[in-house]
Amino acid sequence: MVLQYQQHGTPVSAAWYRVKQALKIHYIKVSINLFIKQSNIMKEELIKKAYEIAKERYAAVGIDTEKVMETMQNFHLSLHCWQADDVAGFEVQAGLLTGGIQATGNYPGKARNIDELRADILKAASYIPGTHHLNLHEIYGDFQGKVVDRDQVEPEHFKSWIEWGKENNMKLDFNSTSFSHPKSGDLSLSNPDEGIRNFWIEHTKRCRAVAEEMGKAQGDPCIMNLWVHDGSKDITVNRMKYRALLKDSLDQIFATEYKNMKDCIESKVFGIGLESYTVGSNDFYIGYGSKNNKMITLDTGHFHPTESVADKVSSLLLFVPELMLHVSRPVRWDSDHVTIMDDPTLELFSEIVRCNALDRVHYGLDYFDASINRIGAYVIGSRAAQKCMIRALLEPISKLREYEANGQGFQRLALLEEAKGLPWNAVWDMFCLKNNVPVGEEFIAEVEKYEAEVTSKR
Ligand code: RNT
Ligand code: ZN
Repeated sequence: MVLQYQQHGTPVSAAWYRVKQALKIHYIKVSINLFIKQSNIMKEELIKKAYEIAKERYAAVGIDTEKVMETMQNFHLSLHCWQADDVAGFEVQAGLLTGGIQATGNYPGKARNIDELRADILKAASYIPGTHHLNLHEIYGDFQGKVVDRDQVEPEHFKSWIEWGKENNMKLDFNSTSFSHPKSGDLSLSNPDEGIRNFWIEHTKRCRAVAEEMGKAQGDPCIMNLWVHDGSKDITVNRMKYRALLKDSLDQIFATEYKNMKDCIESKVFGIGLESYTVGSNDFYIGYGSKNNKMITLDTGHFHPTESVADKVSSLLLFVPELMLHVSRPVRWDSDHVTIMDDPTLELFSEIVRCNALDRVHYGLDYFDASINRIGAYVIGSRAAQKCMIRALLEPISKLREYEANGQGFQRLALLEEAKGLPWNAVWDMFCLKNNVPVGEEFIAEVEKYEAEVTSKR
């Protein structure tokens, strides 16, 4: 049977009909693209206009927005690899997450292997303006399907990461991993059992060697964080004993000097199941760090709820060489919620700028929310940290300091208040536009697309 195609009631050949249909579809596609292009141009125009107005407004209070954007371009975050897979890692022998930390939620689509994790990180990074580092934990090594115990880790297990970092213009930072292991228990580097303590000393020494290789390969020091969960659920009558052991372990670990890596040490108030005592407390590490010239890591979730982390910056920087941040959002406790542009984070970044210490601080993120889209979580937290920084850089600090020097308290407070309403967002949008990443909430649809096409199929 010959099929009859009709056009305006007149029979036409099948071939001609198909050509016409194809042309129609092509025409519609071209028109849609043109429309999108035109509205993009309009949007760009608006962003530029808003920026020009903001630029003038800021110039009036002594701020050069062009310079601020330049500084932002050199402001690198260290993206924590562990948001992509709820701190699971790639050990063949991997057990459950332990060490007093928890990723709550079971949102579908977490990265299940090294390729998925790499793809997710790159996807997230494509929505974050600027260039950034990647912060790896030891359990994220490329173990090639082999059981490699923690005291056996070698730089070769991170060879593919080093290459990947180079290819993708992402420098690497590193962390030893004392949790999620049969020997983790409640005490690792402070364990009175010499066998267990030596195991963790060996692990941490080897991690420093890995970090050294990373730093050498990337021509920029790799920052290695040391956090151990050691503590006690209930009252201990041996506070001094465990701390003395931890001190001795650190002395042994740091005995080797390296040129291409830098050590930082992270304290904490308490962990889940370790509520009564933390061996590596804030006082412990500040003492150790200032005596031994080690960087201090400030995790914004690791202090008492009303304690200001921002206020620590100026004190610490007078006694330790540099700081590492773990920017997080504690909700009632060290819950590791996604970073947002909240008052504590704004204050922290302001303090760094006010201390003129931008290049003495390393900006790591540390949260793990398993209840929402994980790529989205990276993008929200990273952009929030960047917004805090751009706002800090846009503060009319000279004028404020002038008022303070003159004892003009009313004027200082008035300008501080007015500065909150200055059009920082127009500068931020311009920064995103310049970096060719989505402006404003545009990234929501992009993350949704990746979810529909990739992560929801896992
Ligand atoms: C735990 C510490 C630590 C970890 C990561 C995974 O409370 O913040 O930094 O979050 O090492
Ligand atoms: Zn941390």
